[in-house]
Formats: sequence, structure tokens, C-alpha cells
Amino acid sequence: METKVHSTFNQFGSLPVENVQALASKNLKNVPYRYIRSEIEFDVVSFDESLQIPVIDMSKLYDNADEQEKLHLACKHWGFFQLINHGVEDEVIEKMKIDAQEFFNLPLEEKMASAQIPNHIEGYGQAFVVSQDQKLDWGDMLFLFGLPVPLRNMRFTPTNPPSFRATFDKYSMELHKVIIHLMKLFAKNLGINHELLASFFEDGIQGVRMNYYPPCAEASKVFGLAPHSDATGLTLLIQVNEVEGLQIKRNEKWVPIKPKPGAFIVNIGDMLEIMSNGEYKSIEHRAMVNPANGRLSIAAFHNPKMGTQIGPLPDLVKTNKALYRTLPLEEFLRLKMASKLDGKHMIKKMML
Ligand SMILES: O=C(O)CCC(=O)C(=O)O
Repeated sequence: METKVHSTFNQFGSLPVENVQALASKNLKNVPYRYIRSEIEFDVVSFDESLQIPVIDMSKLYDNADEQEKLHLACKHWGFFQLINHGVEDEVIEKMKIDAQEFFNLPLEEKMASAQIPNHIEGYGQAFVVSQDQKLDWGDMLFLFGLPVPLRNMRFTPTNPPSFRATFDKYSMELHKVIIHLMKLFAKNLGINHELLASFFEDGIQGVRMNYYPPCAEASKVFGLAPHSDATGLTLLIQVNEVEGLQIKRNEKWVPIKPKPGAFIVNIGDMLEIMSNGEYKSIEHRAMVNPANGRLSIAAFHNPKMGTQIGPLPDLVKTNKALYRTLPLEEFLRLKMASKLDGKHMIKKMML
């Protein structure tokens, strides 16, 4: 059944473009011009190995003030952290990785059983292609709603591999528990009612994006995913294989992230930056591709429930000036979905 959430998200489904995995299998020496990003050559990548996002131990967060402070500082100064001992069993994560990998390994015709249809963001295809002359990313994706459960659209949820649906169900539920715990801790750290943030996310919208970036002969000239900040509340990301590619922007340099085995890479999205009145930061990041190996990542985006007002929380602007305007979630998403991935453009639109 088409719900209000579907119609909000779907009115800006992506324009159809060539499947990148199929294009990559042609082993072209030069990739088509639409993928080439001349700006990359001017970007500076940090080679400072000691510059890594903070690692937060979730098992210590309940009663250890130092770890709670470390979490607060990670959200304020990095907007990204790796979360270890988060309580999601390795088996749940490993199974999701295996099933996602198996899906992308299928022949194209079989993957197309889950293909996007016009004006839908769900399914196998691309996102954020809004014009015929826009540059393209070197990657394909499978986007599925995970929560609330009635949002799931079986038309797009793969049946191959056969365990995919059960694996996805478990993964989606387990991640939701982590999000709710984190929201309570964020609220405590921000000095607001401990249940307030969690109440927005309890029946919130979870969208999961599985990204496959094929190897590319001109890897240094293309983006797997162009620089952007996540428009959502909070993202939990895993990298499926050992191939690295995620980079975050810090002090005008791109810092490559080295995922810890079993950890979630957590990042603050635009909505949380706005709700925290800028106390927490939504950071620009991008995915680069590898010349020899395909890369797979799974990003689970968590948004508040429909009807939530996306704006600075009243308790945080009692004595401080509101730095952002307030919009209903639906309007915020409409603005986001209408444009291509473009740095922190949503934050810029929302700033007062
Ligand atoms: O592939 C990655 O590591 C980043 C994915 C990402 O930023 C996204 O899906 O929005």
C-alpha cells in the first residue's frame, strides 16, 4: 500500500541511468565522460594515519562518565565515530553482509527483479539523478525501507538469496535498538529530557541503502558517491568487504576512514545537527572507488517519525538563538529529494 511516507519519498525518484556494474564489466580503459569529476584533482587527501574518528565503546556508555563525554565530543567535533560493543551480534551483521554481497553478485537480469520503477526511490538502481546532464556516480544501489514494518515494499525486497528477507528483517530491527539507545544518550549529553529524542525516533523511518561500487580503470577520477552530508537523523554504516573508500571532510582535507572489524560507523545527519541547534555536526563525506576491487557498503539511515518538526529543540533555544529554521519532516524531505547530492546544501538552506 502506498503510504504518505512513500509518496513523500517517491515523488522525486531518480532518472534511470546505465547500470554501473554492467558498464564496469566491459573493462573500458576510459570511463564515459559523465562519470569524470575534474574537481577531484584539486582535493587534498590526508595521509596522517593518526587522524582517525573516535572509537566509542557502547558497553561503557551506561555508567562511565568519561565515555559519555567522549561520545558528546565525538558528536560535537567529528560528527562521526566508530561504535564497538554495540550489542548487535556478529552473526546478524555477517549474514547481512553475505546476503548483500550475494545479491550484487547475481546476474543483472536477476537483480532487475528488484529494479526501481519510475518515480520510486526504493529498489535497485540509482538515487539523486535529477537531470539528464548531471554528472554520475560510479555505483549502483539497492534502497529499501526497513521501518516501520508496514513501509516495507516486498516488490523491491530481493527473494534471491532466499534468506535475504529474514536477514534484512533482523538487521533492521537490531539497528533500531542501537539508535534508540544512542538517542537517549545524546539527550542526556545535550541536557534535555532523556526520552525526548528517542520519542521522535521510536516509530521513525529507517531506509537502508546498499551501495556497490565496481572497480574502475579511472578510479582516481570518479566518485563512488559524491560529497554529501546525510539529510537524515543518524546513520549506521558498515563496509562489507576489506576495500576501503569512505572519506570524511575535516579542515578542508579528505580523511580516509579505516573501519574497525565489527564496528558501526555512526554519523550525525542534517536533521540531528538542526535539532541540536548546531551542537552536533553533520559532516560531509564521500565514497571513492578502487581500481582493482569492487566495494560494498550498507548505510542505514534513521529519520524521525512523520509529522516531526525538524528544527532546534525548544529546550536548546531557551537562552540561545535558534540557528536554523523549522520545517515539518515531510517538507524537509521534499527539499532534499528534489536535488542532486551536493555537499551540505540542506544545512545551508535551513540556516537562519
Ligand atoms: O560507501 C560508503 O562508505 C558511504 C556510503 C554513504 O555515504 C551513503 O550511502 O550515503
